[in-house]
Amino acid sequence: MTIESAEVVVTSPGRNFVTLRLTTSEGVVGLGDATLNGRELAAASYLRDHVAPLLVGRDPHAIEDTWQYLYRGAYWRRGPVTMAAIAAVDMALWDIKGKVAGLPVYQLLGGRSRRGALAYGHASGTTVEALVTSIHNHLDEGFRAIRVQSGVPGLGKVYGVGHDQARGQKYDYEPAGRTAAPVEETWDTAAYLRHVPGVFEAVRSEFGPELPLLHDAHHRLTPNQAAQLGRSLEPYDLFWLEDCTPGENQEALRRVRSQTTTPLAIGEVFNSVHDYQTLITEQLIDFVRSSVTHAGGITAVRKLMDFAAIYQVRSGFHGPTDVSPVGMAAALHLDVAIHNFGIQEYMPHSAQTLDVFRCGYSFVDGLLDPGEAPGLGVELDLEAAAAFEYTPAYLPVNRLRDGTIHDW
Ligand code: EZ4
Ligand code: CO
Repeated sequence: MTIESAEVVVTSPGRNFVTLRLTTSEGVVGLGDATLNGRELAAASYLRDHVAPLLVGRDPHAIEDTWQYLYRGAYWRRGPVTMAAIAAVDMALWDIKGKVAGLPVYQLLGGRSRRGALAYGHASGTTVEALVTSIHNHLDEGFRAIRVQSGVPGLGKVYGVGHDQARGQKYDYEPAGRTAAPVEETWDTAAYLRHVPGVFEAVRSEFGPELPLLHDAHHRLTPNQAAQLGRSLEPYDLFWLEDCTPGENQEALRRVRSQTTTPLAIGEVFNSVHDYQTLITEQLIDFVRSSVTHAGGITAVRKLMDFAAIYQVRSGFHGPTDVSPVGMAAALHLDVAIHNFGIQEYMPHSAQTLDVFRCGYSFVDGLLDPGEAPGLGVELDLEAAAAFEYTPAYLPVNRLRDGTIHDW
């Protein structure tokens, strides 16, 4: 059996997705996700122009060899575009291997370690009252763990708060707005640090001590500010504080870690095990936030999690709507197979997206499950995909009150 064709499908059912579709000489189709939010066509070109020609004629079963061939063969290592492209190839090959074996991918990864993957949903509100309603709605939908984001008095739109909730829209399915240039938001760290502890105080008094609560600081704090936030949130027993400092500087978390026992998660913008080396060996974090899509695929993330396991660091894979259903399925197969699973982020895709990607995974009683279909369990409806043309989109940028660009 050889790989006969490698097509790149760019579709935009409400938001953009980049999918690699491999077909073997025996007609087996494998899918991989290479969606890089706001920079989608770079990953599509990397695959179409530089990778697809190399795949045709190769043995689809040689997953490790193909991974190393693309990673070492590029010479220019790592980076989000390269690693998303390699991830797509890797997922598609695992999908094919599962279909040929007649087994879901999690079985090929060692089989099931748990009944399902505990998922957390994104509750938010511009006010505490709206936030409490949003948490109640998520609990009604079956979520058993909740990420809490709220508006900050004096600031307008801030990261993670669905701005159309009042009109019944739960999520911004595409925080990357379809505008000619990024939308600009205003940020004030001092106002944020003053406001957040009170939000958690209100949430704990409404929902009690047991509900797992998470929070995302989206890379906006200095190590000292992050230490201050971690300490001020200790009474509310967070499941984790995510991305408190910028991702580039692993050493920043030494300061945070030494000052607070609030559990720490980082890594959605990382793309390789090397980005975690200090964080894991020095036990500076509790959770790995990579997505399978942005960190080199199932093969690479499996190795990352085995390395993390030695240091009692667990998974909390990134699962926003900008990871396609194919990328989400890949995460779920790892979630149920690895021993050091922690939690899975889950932002349900829009109905339009689910018409294009037919998913075998399910969400029942707070748990996600990849399903029993051979391979990854997701199908791409090419006809439905063709109806949605790529539309340029940009993630917002953030400025301090004086106009200085800050981390979004
Ligand atoms: O902002 O995926 O934890 N989740 C996140 C996401 C990211 C988006 C960026 O494309 O921080 O919502
Ligand atoms: Co995040």
